[in-house]
Amino acid sequence: MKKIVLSSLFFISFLFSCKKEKVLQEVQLPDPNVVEEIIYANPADVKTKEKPFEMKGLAYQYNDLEPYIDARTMEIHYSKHHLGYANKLNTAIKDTEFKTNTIEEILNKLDLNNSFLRNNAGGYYNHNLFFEILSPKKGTKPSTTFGEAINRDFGSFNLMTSKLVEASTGLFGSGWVWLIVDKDGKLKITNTINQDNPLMLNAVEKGTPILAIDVWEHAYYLKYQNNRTEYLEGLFNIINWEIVSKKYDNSIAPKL
Ligand code: MN3
Repeated sequence: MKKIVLSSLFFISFLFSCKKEKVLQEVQLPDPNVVEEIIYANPADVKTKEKPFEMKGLAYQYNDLEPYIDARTMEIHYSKHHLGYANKLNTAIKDTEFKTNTIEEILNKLDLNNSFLRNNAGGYYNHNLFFEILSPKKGTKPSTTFGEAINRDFGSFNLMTSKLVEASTGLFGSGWVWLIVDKDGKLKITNTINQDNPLMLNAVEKGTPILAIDVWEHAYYLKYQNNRTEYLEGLFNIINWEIVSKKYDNSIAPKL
């Protein structure tokens, strides 16, 4: 009798385990033909709390620069970091002599001991230029005049990009890499720490920035972790050299 009870128990538990398995088998697998649509936020919805300095918007969506910069990094960078600099810059100049100045005028004369203004004015200007020169458009090339200047001052386009990589890996900590046009019209590569830039009074190399590369880890960490060189190599695919060419032309145009 005991034997029968025991074997019935085994039989019942066997039935349960089968049932369990059946339930597991019934879990539906995602249909590979249905592509899950991801809704990204819109950069045009990002606004500063106050004026005069506003968000300039982006000429592309957050996911347009993939795979070189992922959508999440772009969204955090633009709608959190950049917006933060813009809002704090407006706070920093409120009721001061700077309130009617352009951002370039502010950067040219600000007191470097005023770190709140220094960091946020720099952050605002630097990110505007960085986001402006990026684009999903493939295969853009420098204009003839800009291309000639690159060959004259660096030897070749590839030598220039390898110098940009060198300037990024040579920078300890967070900062920026720049392509600038100096007062004699010469192209130069330089780097700056934190949110400083070549328009500030402390710049080692002063000049008009025509290309800005953000080498803070927040610009690339999610995709590239600490690999700054790989990030720059990816970035070269999405730099719009037509926009940089226009900036070069404007910087050497005679001032009226
Ligand atoms: Mn940044």
